Amino acid sequence: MLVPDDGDGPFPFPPDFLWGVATADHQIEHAQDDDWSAFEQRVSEQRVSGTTERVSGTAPPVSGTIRGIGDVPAEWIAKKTDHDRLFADDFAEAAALGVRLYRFSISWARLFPRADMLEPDPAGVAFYDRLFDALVANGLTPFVTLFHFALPRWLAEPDASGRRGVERPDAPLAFERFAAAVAERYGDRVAHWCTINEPMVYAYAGYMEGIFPPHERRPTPAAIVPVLRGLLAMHARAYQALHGVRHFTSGTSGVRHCHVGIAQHVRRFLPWRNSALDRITAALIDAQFVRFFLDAIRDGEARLPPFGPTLRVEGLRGTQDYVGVNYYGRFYVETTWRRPGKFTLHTFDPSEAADERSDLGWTADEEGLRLTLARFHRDYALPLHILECGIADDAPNDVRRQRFLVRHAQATWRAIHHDAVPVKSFCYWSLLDNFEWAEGFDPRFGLLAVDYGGEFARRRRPSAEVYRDIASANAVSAGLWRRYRR
Ligand code: IFM
Repeated sequence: MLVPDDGDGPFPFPPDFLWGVATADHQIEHAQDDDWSAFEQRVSEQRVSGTTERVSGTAPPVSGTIRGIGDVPAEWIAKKTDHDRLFADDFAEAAALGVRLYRFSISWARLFPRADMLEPDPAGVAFYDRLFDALVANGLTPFVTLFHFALPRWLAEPDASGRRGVERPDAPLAFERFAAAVAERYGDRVAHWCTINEPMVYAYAGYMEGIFPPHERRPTPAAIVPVLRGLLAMHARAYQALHGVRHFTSGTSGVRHCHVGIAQHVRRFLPWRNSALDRITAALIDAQFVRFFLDAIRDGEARLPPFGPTLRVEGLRGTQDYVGVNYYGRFYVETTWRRPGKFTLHTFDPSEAADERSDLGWTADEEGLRLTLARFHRDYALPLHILECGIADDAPNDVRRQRFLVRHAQATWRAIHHDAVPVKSFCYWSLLDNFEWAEGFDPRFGLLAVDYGGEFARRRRPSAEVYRDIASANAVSAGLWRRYRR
């Protein structure tokens, strides 16, 4: 694709474009009775500290541990960022940044903490009632996710047949019940829904890499097909449930509508040294990791490449009204003829000294964002929402995040302006520092820094001001572009 010369800016966005921030329940709210809380409890009691060294950013945390968890106080594990107490302040801060969209998730375990419940738990409903009121009071439009990695504990446990979690035959029905309950309660305030956050990350991290519950290490992608089937069936049921609830009033002139999709985690997989095998393997990983779910939902069926069985799920076809993109830059794929079928993922190339790397070693790649948006527009012909895009940066000057924001916003503008991609929103991940799953509390993604040692107080990082400039002008200004362009 040609890279046009865009000039010096400014780069104005369409008037209805929405700037937002994203969070997820388990990463910021008080612990609920879910599989992650049970896992955190277990590893922190054992005082297991993930001590794996990163080798050029490639080593994942040890299976079944959380990096550094043995060193953090129990209060952090129980309260995460203490958002339960501070959400009104957090929303006021988001609004002060000029943000209008707030993507967050509703905890399934908080609303349905027991298997036998047909109606949501009143205390859970009361919590989210207050939270929705605070969103409205701050002029924030909600974008609601229903399943963001943490499962109610009862569902994570084995049923009579020994199946657990999303492989349980009752998982789709339980998810449908949850989706319907949320939509009935809040559907008059929500136009945009995300059923499942990053389903392939969930399947891969939980069932192959073994770093998320249930910490399995199945030997091949084909062995996770039942997990993928369960997730697709859950999505299809929730899609129908959300569309089935009759009182959506958002939109213009009283039109009743809602938009439902998933959030697809995207990396740009590049060959490490450009050998044919690296190239083929990178394309294969892309087909499995990036395309599989979106293709399956578009077509109602899909085959996990290269040789997986064809998966057909009833009621699945066409169950997305937009494509949700969680974009996290570039990975490199290295292979060798000596180990057929195996590959190594590198999060950065040490020979590219100028590349911007996060504290997790991930390489920023804004051009990859533009290419992703253009490609998804071609392949799925739907509106697009960037539901996550962010960088872990705890350096005091915070300058990487400032560059990151300006460059990714401008890349989004390019996709809209040059490639005619209907991108509707951009959510920065994340509004505030939070619990980064198996990586623990160290990675700091927030526009707001959280002072864990001091009552969880928030502090605006300098990049928050940059984001405010972009969001409130609905444009990347010439000044910001001059300062942060490559
Ligand atoms: O923190 C996660 C989030 O839960 C899902 N998307 C990627 C983020 C950063 O790793």
